[in-house]
Amino acid sequence: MTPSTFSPALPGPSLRTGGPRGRQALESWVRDMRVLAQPDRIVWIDGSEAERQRITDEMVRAGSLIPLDPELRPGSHLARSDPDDVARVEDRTFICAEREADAGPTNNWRDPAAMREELGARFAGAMRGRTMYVVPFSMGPLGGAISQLGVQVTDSPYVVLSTRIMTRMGAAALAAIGPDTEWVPAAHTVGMPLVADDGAALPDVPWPSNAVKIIAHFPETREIWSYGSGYGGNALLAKKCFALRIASVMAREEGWLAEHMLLLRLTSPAGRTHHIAAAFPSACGKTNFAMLTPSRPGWKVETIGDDIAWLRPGEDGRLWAINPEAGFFGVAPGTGETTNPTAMATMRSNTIFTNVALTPEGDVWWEGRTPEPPAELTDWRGLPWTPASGRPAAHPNARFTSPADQCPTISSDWDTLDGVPIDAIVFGGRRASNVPLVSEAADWTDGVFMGATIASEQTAAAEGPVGELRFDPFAMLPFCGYDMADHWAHWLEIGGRLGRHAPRVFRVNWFRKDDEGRYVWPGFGDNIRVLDWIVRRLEHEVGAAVSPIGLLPRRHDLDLAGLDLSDAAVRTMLTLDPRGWRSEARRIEQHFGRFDGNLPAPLARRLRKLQHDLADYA
Ligand code: OXD
Ligand code: MN
Repeated sequence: MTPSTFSPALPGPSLRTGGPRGRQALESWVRDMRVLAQPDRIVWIDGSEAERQRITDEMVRAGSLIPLDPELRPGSHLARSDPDDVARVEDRTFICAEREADAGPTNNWRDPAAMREELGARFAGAMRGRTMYVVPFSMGPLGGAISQLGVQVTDSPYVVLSTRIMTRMGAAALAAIGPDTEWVPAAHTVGMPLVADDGAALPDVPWPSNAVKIIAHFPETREIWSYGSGYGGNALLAKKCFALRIASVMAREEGWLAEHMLLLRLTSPAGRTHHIAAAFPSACGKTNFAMLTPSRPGWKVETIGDDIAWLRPGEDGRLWAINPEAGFFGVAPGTGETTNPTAMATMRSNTIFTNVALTPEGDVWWEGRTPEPPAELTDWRGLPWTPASGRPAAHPNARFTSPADQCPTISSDWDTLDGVPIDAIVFGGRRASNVPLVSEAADWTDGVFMGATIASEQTAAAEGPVGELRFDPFAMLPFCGYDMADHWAHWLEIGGRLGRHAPRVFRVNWFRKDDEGRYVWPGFGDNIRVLDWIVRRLEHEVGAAVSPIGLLPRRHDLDLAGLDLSDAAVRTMLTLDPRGWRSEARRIEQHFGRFDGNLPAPLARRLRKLQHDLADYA
């Protein structure tokens, strides 16, 4: 049998778009999955507290969750993954569009029929000896204007408990699937059955997974299939697989946007309120930005989302955004009382920690949590650790999974049905050189150009060479479910629809370094100084210098009071280095060259203008 009830009967390429609809289709899919994966039992997840307790107890008994001290970290647990299953596997992530061109040059494409065959073989018997959980969930508040429903089947109780935090999961989501309601099917197995083909029992381990991993998306039929990993975006299929890769395809067809963006509400000392959506590549401080504690008096930041935004033109002509998630799956290392006290308070209780270190008192620790490490720890692999061990105590991609409503700065509007109207869009990356602290796009097309040309030094959030600079357009490189150049065209079209109501667009870089390799900008709470300039731009209260790469603040435009910044540092952050930018423009030309004839003409024109303006810029 093939691993889908929906597609094998498809008559040919591209004849069908849209996922399954209704309860009957759900029941027959679950039946088919049972026949294929052969679990011992099926549990329909209702999302109740009693269910959470039962699954947690089972995992603790199995050694898959370690309870933390009930006083220090109430209701919280530690999971340790297999050392080979610690991050998203981008090279094993596939977009199986009917036509290869529809996946575009930045995605791994696989022929859908061939992939179905491979998945069919891999999933066959993969859940033997295990429980198959059926997990209905809603992305966005139930009944919201662009909320979507999904159902994940999984043999990982860790995924069930994490999905309970990250989405609106359970009976209410199931009840929302009416006779004709579309829902996204997401099939997941860790790929480690407990019964061999010959019937012999196989041993279980605390973190089951498989050396072979496949994360496959079928955009036409809106299906997700994930095999072999239990970690993060590979396994919590509601997140990157659904809310970004599949949702970006839906959004393109239906005229909205699914983006890798945080959302926040900012109130200025004058009491004016603005909403900001900001795209940064993975592990570039989106959670810190979404929970920013302003270093300047009078400002208030309220958190709406830290990772994903769904945006749509509203009836008033403006762009409205929701956070489709219900929790935070944040990077732990680097998070501490000084850098992000709000995140620390959010994860005070009811949190699943993964791959962090354990203290002798039963609390958690990671690099950056406190200035000095404790004298003794158990590291993320379960081995004794001291500061002399010479290796990190927590994995660099260790995570906390906490409910959004535990965040002290959560906005009262974070889960409203319509979301919030966006005033400004911010693009950022981790750039040691070239990209200034902040600049504003001259217009929407220039803003799309900024988004399309984000480059960033790679982090531990994905497997691959950490530190290497790569283009990560719209911070969506690993997450766009269709051709990236079509994504840019879609943005240009949405801008055309928004017209004068379109948000203004900015680019920021907190990560600029000086010649000695030291960060120039203090970042964190001081990023409010950049937001201050952005807000005063929105309010037409401050000027800017025109440059080939956008509108730049002059030194006196920024509130730098009380910062210990040398003149050279300020110059580095605020001025354009023409030589550096001429080579940046050459890199952009190569980057755009990957998209052949599909590059939208306005972006090609924008690049030519950049090259022209830089040619005689002294
Ligand atoms: C994430 C990521 O987990 O981007 O948010 O990797
Ligand atoms: Mn992310």
